[in-house]
Amino acid sequence: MSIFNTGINPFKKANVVPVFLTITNDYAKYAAGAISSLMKHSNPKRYYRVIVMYDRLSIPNRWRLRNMVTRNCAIEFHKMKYNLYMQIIVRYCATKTGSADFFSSAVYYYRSFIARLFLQYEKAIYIDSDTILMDDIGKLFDIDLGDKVIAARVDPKVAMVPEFVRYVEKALDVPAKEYVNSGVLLMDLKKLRKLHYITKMTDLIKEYNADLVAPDQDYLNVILKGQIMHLDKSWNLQPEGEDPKGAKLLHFNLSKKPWYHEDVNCGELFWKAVKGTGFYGDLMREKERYTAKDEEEAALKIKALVEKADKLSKIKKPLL
Ligand SMILES: [Mn+2]
Repeated sequence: MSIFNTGINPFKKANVVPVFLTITNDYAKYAAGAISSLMKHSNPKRYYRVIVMYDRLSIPNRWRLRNMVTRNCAIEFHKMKYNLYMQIIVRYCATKTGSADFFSSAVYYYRSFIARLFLQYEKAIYIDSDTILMDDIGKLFDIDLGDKVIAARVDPKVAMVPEFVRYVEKALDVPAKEYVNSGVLLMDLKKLRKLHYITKMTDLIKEYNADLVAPDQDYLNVILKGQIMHLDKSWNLQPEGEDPKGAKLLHFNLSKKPWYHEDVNCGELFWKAVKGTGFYGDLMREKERYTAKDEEEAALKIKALVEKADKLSKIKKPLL
């Protein structure tokens, strides 16, 4: 237990809503928006525990995140260890670093370890760092999964791009209408443990060494095909191209990030969330420094991703 862990620790763990984020040093400032908005919309009668899984996180960043603790929201830090599974993933990521690859970093796979590492919880939430809460995340936690293993929203970005639809259906053999975004997950950890999820994923990595478009998300959809409950879009509303009315959680997914651009739908809500967190100044400077060249590079990456999806969708049999 690190001295950075702080906040309440209710005796009855069953009453706590555990929410996981996975970050690197660069992502700490964006995560501050997700965490502060989560705390602001929390139910004062409930307890929450934000668990930050990281590989490298500077002391000043840990200190600033730790200082966000409130009466009913604790913060905990968990450093990822290089166990056998992690070695397989890191090695796999190292071989997949083409220009088309946003997702080549091992940090994207940390969420797959939650069930295995946190045996004290039966159910948990995972959220991306590029999210903002607009309602109590406890309400998401309370959703009954029935016999499903996880709940997630069908990925709205897939339907927008024909290449992605073809990729998902042909290369992954998952119906596009069922393919979910892994940025917001409600997980039955008991079922994931029973399934040996992480072993299944690393077995697939070892067997096929496949070059995918959105690796961690693709594995999730392939391994849990037919076992995923579809969340209402309000729990993973992606403001670029969607009406934010009624949103309970906003996800600045793939698209324009409010910390780079001025004209981002709902961007002001991000800035409101990070105000007073200790990261506000850093974020303003980051926005100031963002150039047209950075913008060009980001657009090229998206283009390469679409091209990769197109190429992979032409294969004869599924990749995995
Ligand atoms: Mn995201």
